[in-house]
Order: sequence, then C-alpha cells, then structure tokens
Amino acid sequence: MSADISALQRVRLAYRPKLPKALRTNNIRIELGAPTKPLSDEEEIRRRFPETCGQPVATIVEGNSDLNTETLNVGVVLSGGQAPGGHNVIAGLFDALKAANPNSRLFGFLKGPAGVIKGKCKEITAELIDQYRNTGGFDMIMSGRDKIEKPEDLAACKQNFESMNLDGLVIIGGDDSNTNAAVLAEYLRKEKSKTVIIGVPKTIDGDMKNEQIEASFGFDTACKTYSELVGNICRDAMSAVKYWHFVRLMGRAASHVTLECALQTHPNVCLISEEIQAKGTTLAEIVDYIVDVILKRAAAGKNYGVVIVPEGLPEFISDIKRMIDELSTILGRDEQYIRDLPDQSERFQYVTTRLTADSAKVYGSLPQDIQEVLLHRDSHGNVPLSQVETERLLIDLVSDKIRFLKSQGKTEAKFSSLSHFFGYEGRCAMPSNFDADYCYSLGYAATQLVRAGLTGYTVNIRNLTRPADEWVAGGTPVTMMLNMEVRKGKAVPVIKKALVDLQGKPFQYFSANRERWALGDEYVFPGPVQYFGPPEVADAPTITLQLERS
Ligand code: FBP
Repeated sequence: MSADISALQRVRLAYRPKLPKALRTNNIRIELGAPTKPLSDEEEIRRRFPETCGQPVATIVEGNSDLNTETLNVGVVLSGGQAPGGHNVIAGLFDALKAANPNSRLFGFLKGPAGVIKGKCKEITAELIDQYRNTGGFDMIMSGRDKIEKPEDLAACKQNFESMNLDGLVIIGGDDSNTNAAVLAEYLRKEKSKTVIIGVPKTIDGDMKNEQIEASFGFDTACKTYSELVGNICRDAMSAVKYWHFVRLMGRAASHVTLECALQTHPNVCLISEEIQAKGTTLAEIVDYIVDVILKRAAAGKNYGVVIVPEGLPEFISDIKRMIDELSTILGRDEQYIRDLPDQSERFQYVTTRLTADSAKVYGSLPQDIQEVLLHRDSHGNVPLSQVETERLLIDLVSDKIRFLKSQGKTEAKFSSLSHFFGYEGRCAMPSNFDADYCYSLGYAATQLVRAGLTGYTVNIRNLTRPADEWVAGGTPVTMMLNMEVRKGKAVPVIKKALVDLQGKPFQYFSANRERWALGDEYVFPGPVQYFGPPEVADAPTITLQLERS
C-alpha cells in the first residue's frame, strides 16, 4: 500500500465505529430460538443438508456469558465483488477476537475462496489492520469469484483447516458465497471437523435481504456514491439543456440500486426490471415509453433529461430472458466446446442452431459484443451483466424511433444522447458511517458466533434504522434462506435473491411520483457521502431501508 494517504483517510483511520449495546461488553451469550425450515423445497434441502438444516435462529444478548474464552484461530475470506466496508468486517472480527482472548489469531485467506482451497493466507496483525480501518476496497487480502464446490476442493479445505488448527472460517460474500458457506459447513460437520463456518451478508446489489437480514453491507455507500453522480448529471443536463443522459447502474439482477438512486435523485425515467417482468413489457414497449417522455419534454421545450436503468434489465425482458435461459442450458452442456470454437461467427452459428427459432431471432438482433458477453457465465452461473451495454442499446433504439417519427413529420424533438455506466466507481468507495458501523458490528458479531461454535449461519444485525446503540446482533441459519433454483441447467440449492417488491414501500413511493419526475425538473442533488456533521446528513441509512422499515 502507498505510504501517501489522503487527509480524509488519515482522519478516517481514527474513526471508532459504533457498536450495538450488547456487543460493547464481553458479558454476552447466545440465545437460540425454535428450529427453522428452509424457505421452500424442504425435503430436498433437508436431504442435502442433513447436519445443518433446521438449526434455530441465534440472538446475541447481554449477561451470563458462556462463550468460549480459549485461544481461537480464525480465518476470514472475501468472496465476490467488492463492497464498501469489507475491511471493517475484518477489523470487527479482529477486535472481538482479541477482546475475548488476546492470544487468539486471525488469518486472511488471499484472493478469495481460491486462497482457502490452496491454503494461502496471511496473519492479520494489529499493525496491518490499523492501516485499513474504515477504508474502502478489499485490497488487504483481495477477493475472487471461485467456488468451493468440487469434492476435492472441500477435502483440500478440510486439510488446510486441520493443519492450521482453525476453529472457524468467516466467509464475507453475497447470496452465492453464503450458499457456499452452508455447503462447506455441512461438509465439515459430516466430516467431524472442528472448524465452523459463518457467512457475512455482503453485496452492493442489496439483494441479500429478508426478514432477518435487513440489508447487505456496501449497498448504502455504493448507492450514495452513484446518487451523487446521477444528481450531478441531472444538474448538468438542466444547465446545458441539450443532452439526454442514459445511465446504467450496477446491481446485477435486482433493481434495488437503481430504485434507491431514483428515490435520491428523481430522474425523468427510471426502469425497474421487476416491474417490466411483472407486466411482460417487451423491448419495443420500453423504447416507446422512453420516447414518449422525450417527446413530451421536447414539446415543453426541454430537449434534455436523465434516464437510469438497472444492469439486470436484459434478464427481465420476457423474450430476452427466455433466450438467456435457453443459452444457459446450452452452456451447461457445451460451454467448453463453445469457448474453444475459433471465432465469433462459428459460436454464433453453433448457438443459433440450438436455440428455438424465436430465441435465435432475439439473439441475432443484438449487437455482436452483447451476443459474445451472453456466452459467458461466472462460477455461480450468473451472466456477466456488468459488461452488457444496455444503455447504448437503448440509445440506438430510441434514436431510430425518433428518427422514424421525424421522417413522418410527427415530432421536432432534438435528441442528443450520452451514455454512462456507474458500477466499479462505487464498489470500493470509502464506507459511509452507516457501512463503517454496520460492517464493524457484523464482524464483531461473527466472532461471537464462532466463539459459540455455531456453523452454517449468516451473521445479522437488525433494527438498522434505529441508532446503532439499539441494533440487535445474531445469526440466521443459511438453510433457512435456501430454495432450489436451476443454474446452468441443473437444480441447485441457493439463497433466494431478494428482488424489488412491487408492493413494497420503496417501489410504491417511486411509482406514485415518477410521472411528476418525468416532466418536471424535480431533480434532487444528494452531494457526496458525508462523514462529519448532523446525523441526518452523516449517519442516515438509505431511503429504501427507511421506507422498508417505517
Ligand atoms: P457480488 O454479487 O459478488 O457482490 O458482486 C456484485 C457486482 O458488483 C454486481 O453488481 C456486478 O454485476 C458484478 O459484481 C460485477 O462482477 P465483476 O466484479 O466480476 O466484474
């Protein structure tokens, strides 16, 4: 790491994250609730997780401590995409371990789950962690997207844990990585290993949430960072009065990030994939809707505006979704073969002859670069949506339509467009106070679950819209969040992704206001993340969380 640090980073290194009241004392115990059930597909999930399915919900409460105070060796790994606050989870883990027993040790596995399989790690010392407190990024131990899944990988992990005398491993990851944590926990239990596995809910996408897990960490900072940028663009649009800005926002399948940014900035158009899917809206209808807003604004003398779209959009447009699902099945069978074909035209030929006629037509209508991206899946079977330039596709289709309408003498709208993608800009931002506190608390609580010998749990902190003092920490059995889904053509157990709830308050608020935002210039400018100042500026959680919990 560079020896030069910014003035802000210097000050942030000294920031003391807030903890829930119960975690501020060493006199704590775990209270266990009633046995739990998987979300659905109970029989199949019980069959696959006989050792860990049905475990009770855990809550950390004050008093009568019976937690392990012996010396513990604990590992930590960062899995998947970066999210602001990862270093604070590790800081919380470290501080809690040392508070319980100063001889306990924490080891960071390097470059994600691959480091766990290969047994590559470094010890997290006080000197090391002190350089990373309250910083963004995952660079202290780095991340990766490998999956611990094959029998030989599971066996390698067990062996590494034995040789390190590891009492617990904390996997910081999203829905797929927490699912993976459950698989590893189940395997280790069956093998009578002493190592317990605890997951931490991470992802800027905001899609790992449920009754127990109110938010994934990183969503807060990422959305605030993107909202600052979208707000700045809104102001530029109304200053220059000559551009339509099309902004795609990261967030994978779910539209939580885009919805939060809309709530924070009030753009003229915001597409929510879940609504598009529910209504069965086609690509042509989406284009018609955007063109309609552009023409109405042009008629009012406003040849400018801002459109925001979620990166997951293509997977929610009915005909494109069908085509992607068919492609996934083909890739599940022949991925390597397709990869090895020498050029794009052969891949195109191979795929289109195996798709149904309708899907082949949809695939053929997409630009070549998008066709190529759609032939890839990550280790969890996800389409690499961050590389699909939906904003450009929409600009092309909207331009064509406006050109056509002009040729018919139906409009005189001027349409000049610019495209943006905000994704990687927000994933390593310096964590907001909310994420700094939340992540530190998650790490602190994860240590307590390890001390209690629990395995196959995702740590949770509830009551997040209240001051940190009133937050409640605990653990959710991962099997409670599982359902069966088809990935790469095979049914597998996975944590159900939380998509935008169209009956939920955040969407309802957006839906009630979007018409006004479309035609008026009702933009809001959130400005940059603030670390100092009144709590309503520096500590407030996202609007989504506030509305959901109100
Ligand atoms: P996680 O689900 O692992 O948290 O990743 C989130 C994300 O930022 C998505 O929003 C995005 O689609 C993806 O990662 C990009 O992946 P990559 O980092 O491999 O380019």
